[in-house]
Amino acid sequence: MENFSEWFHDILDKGNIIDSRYPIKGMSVWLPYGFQIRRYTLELLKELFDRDHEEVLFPLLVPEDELAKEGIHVKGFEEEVYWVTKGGNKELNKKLALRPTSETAIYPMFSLWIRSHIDLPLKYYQIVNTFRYETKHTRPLIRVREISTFKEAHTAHATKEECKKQVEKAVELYKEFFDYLGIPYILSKRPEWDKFPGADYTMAFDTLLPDGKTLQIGTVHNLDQTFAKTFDITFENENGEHEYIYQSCYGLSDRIIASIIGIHGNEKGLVLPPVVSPKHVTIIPILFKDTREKVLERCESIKKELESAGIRVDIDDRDIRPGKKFYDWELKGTPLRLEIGPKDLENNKTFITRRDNLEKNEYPLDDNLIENIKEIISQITKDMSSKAFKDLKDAIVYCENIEKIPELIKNKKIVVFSWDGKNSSGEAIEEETGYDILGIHKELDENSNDKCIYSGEKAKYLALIAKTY
Ligand code: A5A
Ligand code: MG
Repeated sequence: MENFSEWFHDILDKGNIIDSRYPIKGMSVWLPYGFQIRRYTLELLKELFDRDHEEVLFPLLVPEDELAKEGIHVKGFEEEVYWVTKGGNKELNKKLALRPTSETAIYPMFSLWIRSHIDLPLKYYQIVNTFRYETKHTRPLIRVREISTFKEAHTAHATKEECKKQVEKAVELYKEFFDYLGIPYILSKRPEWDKFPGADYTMAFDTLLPDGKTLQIGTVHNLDQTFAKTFDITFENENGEHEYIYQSCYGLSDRIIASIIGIHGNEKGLVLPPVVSPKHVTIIPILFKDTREKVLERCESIKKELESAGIRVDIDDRDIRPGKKFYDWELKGTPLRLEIGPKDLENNKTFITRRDNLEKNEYPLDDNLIENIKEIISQITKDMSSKAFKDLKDAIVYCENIEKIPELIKNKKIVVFSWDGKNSSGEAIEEETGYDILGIHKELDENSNDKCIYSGEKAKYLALIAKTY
């Protein structure tokens, strides 16, 4: 892929994913095919969340005084907030913010709801749109001003330990989600200067797009008691004493779809992970005048059979050449293509082509077809994931010399380096290299002899630096 950005915009259009010509910068329209991918992605995520979270829905508008309550938080977001100031022609007494995220909408209600230790833990999530007046260059799905698919979870706990555990559980939950999608990630603890405004610490997932830039695809924040103190969220413990709760929150955005498209796609178009592909199988009937009805009938019966096993199937019976159909479904990224013509019916066979590697093999049209297809689908999921993870792993390199970092990053690498953990060194490293520290990847052993790449003093961490979106 020569020019990723061009390819990406092109595929959003040709793939019927979104139309970014909507006349507000940073806001786009979901088109039917993109909307279906979005829908299956959400279904997958909900399935994971619904195991031990409950879904809720809060209003879009946040009153100014609530938004302003948490000082650090509001400072982090104030330049990005859209305001509603009028109702019709009347100035509102109190300005209303379009939520940039929902802490300040949700936590005043937590303060009303949470009374006793039996109300805890509480784990809510919502899937909503949020608005951020981003000043960096906007890009469809990647940096938008209306995040149209914001998935945010907010949890409340009685103890600090339990809250910390929840952060770990959320990290595991996101890993599972990314694994289903074959999206490779690298996890790090964001540096102090890049953590979520108001958080004690932030764990972040980054992936790597084909242009060599990393994309933050999800974050899990430990809020500790900061918001509980601001919004006066307390509970009565078992001894009848009042204590502040501990909180975590975590979020994902439209960047998930951007990653699915950007990481797996190729020159021929989309390559969709089966779990979110609108169809798993496209049947292409090879049609001739005399045998047309017979072939279509058989295609229908195969479709029904596969559908009864939960496989999503489409028959492309358009009156165009099969070659054109192959081209279209490759563009759309459907995992499998079945060709069925009169000869195949005679021989009871079909050619199955995998979209991910374009391998084509003959299979019998018999009772094993469902099992065979299921197996190929699960193999595709595995292969897509291992290919993507390999690409990411290959891009990660260790470097001991700060002067070599820019060259490595220009060659699409993510660089691991030893760091003393001091803010001053970290900021100097960013300054000197011109790139962003993603965060702490690993803590070094007490006995390690590693020296900080900047200060030359004993290093505490292995950290990551890269070109970021
Ligand atoms: N309430 C917490 C969870 C929160 O808002 N965290 S966050 O600010 O880090 O956002 C969650 C995720 O949304 C980020 O990790 C990032 O992947 C994504 N995101 C943030 N701003 C975005 C934007 N303008 N466009 C697309 N995705 C964005
Ligand atoms: Mg920075």
